[in-house]
Amino acid sequence: MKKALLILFIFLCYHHAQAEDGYHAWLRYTPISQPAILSAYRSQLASCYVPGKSPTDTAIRNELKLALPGMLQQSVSETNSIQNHTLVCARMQLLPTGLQQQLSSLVQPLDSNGYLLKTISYAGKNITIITAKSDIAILYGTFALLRIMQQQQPISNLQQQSSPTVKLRLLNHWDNLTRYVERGYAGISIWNWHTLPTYIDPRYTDYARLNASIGINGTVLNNVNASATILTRPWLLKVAAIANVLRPYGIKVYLSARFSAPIEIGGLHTADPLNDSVRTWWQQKAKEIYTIIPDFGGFLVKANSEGQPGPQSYGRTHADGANLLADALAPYSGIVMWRAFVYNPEASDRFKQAYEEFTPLDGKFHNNILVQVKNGPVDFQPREPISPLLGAMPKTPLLLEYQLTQEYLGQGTHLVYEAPLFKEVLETDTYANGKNSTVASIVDGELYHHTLSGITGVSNIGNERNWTNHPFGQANWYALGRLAWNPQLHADSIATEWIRQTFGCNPQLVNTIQQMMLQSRETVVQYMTPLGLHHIMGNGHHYGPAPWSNHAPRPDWDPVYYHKADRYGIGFDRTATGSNALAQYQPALAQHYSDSSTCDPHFLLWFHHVSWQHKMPSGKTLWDELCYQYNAGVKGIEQMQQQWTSIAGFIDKERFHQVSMLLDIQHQEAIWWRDACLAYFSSVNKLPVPAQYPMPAHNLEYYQQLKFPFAPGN
Ligand code: GCW
Repeated sequence: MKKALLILFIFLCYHHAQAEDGYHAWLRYTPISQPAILSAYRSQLASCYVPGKSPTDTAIRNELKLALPGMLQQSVSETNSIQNHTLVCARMQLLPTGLQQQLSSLVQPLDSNGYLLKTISYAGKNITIITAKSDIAILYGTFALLRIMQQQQPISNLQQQSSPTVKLRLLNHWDNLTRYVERGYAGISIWNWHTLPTYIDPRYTDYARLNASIGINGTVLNNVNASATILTRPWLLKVAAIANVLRPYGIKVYLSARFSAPIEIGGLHTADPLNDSVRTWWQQKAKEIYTIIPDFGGFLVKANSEGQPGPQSYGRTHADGANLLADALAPYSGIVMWRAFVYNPEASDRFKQAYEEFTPLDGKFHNNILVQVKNGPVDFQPREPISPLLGAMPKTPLLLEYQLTQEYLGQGTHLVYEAPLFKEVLETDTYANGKNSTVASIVDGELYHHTLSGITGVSNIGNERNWTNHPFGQANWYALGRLAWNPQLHADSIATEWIRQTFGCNPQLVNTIQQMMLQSRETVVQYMTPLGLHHIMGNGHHYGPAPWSNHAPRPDWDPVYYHKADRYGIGFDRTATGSNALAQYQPALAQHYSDSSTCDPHFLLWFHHVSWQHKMPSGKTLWDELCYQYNAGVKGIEQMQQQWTSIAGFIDKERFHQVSMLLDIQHQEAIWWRDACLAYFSSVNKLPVPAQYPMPAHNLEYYQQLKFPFAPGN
């Protein structure tokens, strides 16, 4: 009997140690496996001293209590003074004067969110210190130390100073009040509105921890296609309950505001931004919000876009609308993030419309407003050139919007690491103010000396146990935070640190997964939209290929609008002979794209309508190159499958199996994309798929009749 119990106990422990459901994401705090590192950590971090008394200090203590015993497999005592081998986490003011003097030149240059990590000897004691000017910054420093330790790197000689480059590091949830998540592929919303404000899901705290660990300091809780109900008192109380959980972690809540709320919940007959009762209504609403949530961040607004109400309905401009809300929030230091994602089918090339509507308003926005711009001119495609607005509004702080949720990147089932996409955008030189006017220098506020700056990601989080459904979706959330903290970080090093924390530190495992991640974005471009194709997915749900689609309610939702393929050629002419969208870029940038014979092939069909026989830099004709790219994309996934299989021995069974199955779906869908697109384009140009490639598995009609009435996120 005893023996049986013992076996059961061992089994349970073993099972517990092995079970990996992904819930802890990159904060797993598993035992340090390298003996030398473990013993060094154990002796260096014999105790902790966290003298602060704020809720954030409590969060720091809680995190250390969770992390250190997990990694060191021994308890770490809390002390109330600095001893030999203590980890000290304290604001400068709480340190002994002597220590303050020793550190002041290092701490002085830090921003209020910046931290110093340092090993130092003080009064004959060797200590590890995390210090800063604020408790939130200490929390960031604590997570930075834990990040190093989870990667099993030495901490015996630390000196790291780090301040965030970008002020607002945000997530945008597209979560409806019904908990349905627009473009969400990871379950329903984590915000359980029905049980709030009384029931506080422990998950809210874990959400806060994960975000704080990567420097995220704000979150917009509800969808930009907003319901005005969120601004009513009962809902504001629910929002306040979430804000209370997030506050100690340095995360402010923001809400998407529906422009017509004064009508819908205020009983007014108009939402005209120049109407006095409308102004008063918003002022009172702001006052009410700040009484309930004293540190409320502000509003995000989608106006006059895709059917949303806005100032233009009253003959007013986006600036009039934004200023109305900004003035109401200003007394409380709130901000407005006004989205530039606007387009309408009656106007010009969709590519050009945000620029056309917004550049005339530069300088007209009040100073607590940022204009929020998607990274590309159309809509989060696998590859887009940068939005021409980036660099075209010097007087307005621009907040860069990325999409973490993979609406156009294989949705919930494709492994696509987005950091290379984020970096491609950040590193693009706009030439807006001479050379080196990169997108990074615009969105971090440096180029035009703006105090407000921001980067946001449309969240890929839902109530799936592992938050993002695809285990690798977590990497995109992670990378967004890390790059918003420091846009100069590299996609490969971010991948490495994420892998080590998420999967472990075995070098073969780390290298293999890193290769998979780094190639994944290019691979998805190849099997979905190579050579600058864009917006050729299924209508509405945006799932799968539908380049033939030409019956959408608006022409600018139709793939044929974007690829313009016919018997002779393919691509959207955006040069001077076409829509001339290229003229919206600075000449030095436009020049990269303006000549079809020198245009970077990645962007060719974004800017040129070329013949199927067009000679590509590879020497192939455009048609041959297109066939090559689609096939290379499928091969890329096959390679990822092999790479994943090669590391089976290093990964827990749960996640290994989960990712294997997802890669199978991705492989099937890559083939589907390739075959459907090539079947369609070859029906248009009457050219055969070259013999060295497989023929599409089915005829075109087969792909055209596929229906997905319940595709998620729509
Ligand atoms: O990408 C498109 C999506 C819409 C979304 C819109 C936007 C929230 O298909 O679902 O609406 O963009 O960004 O406003």
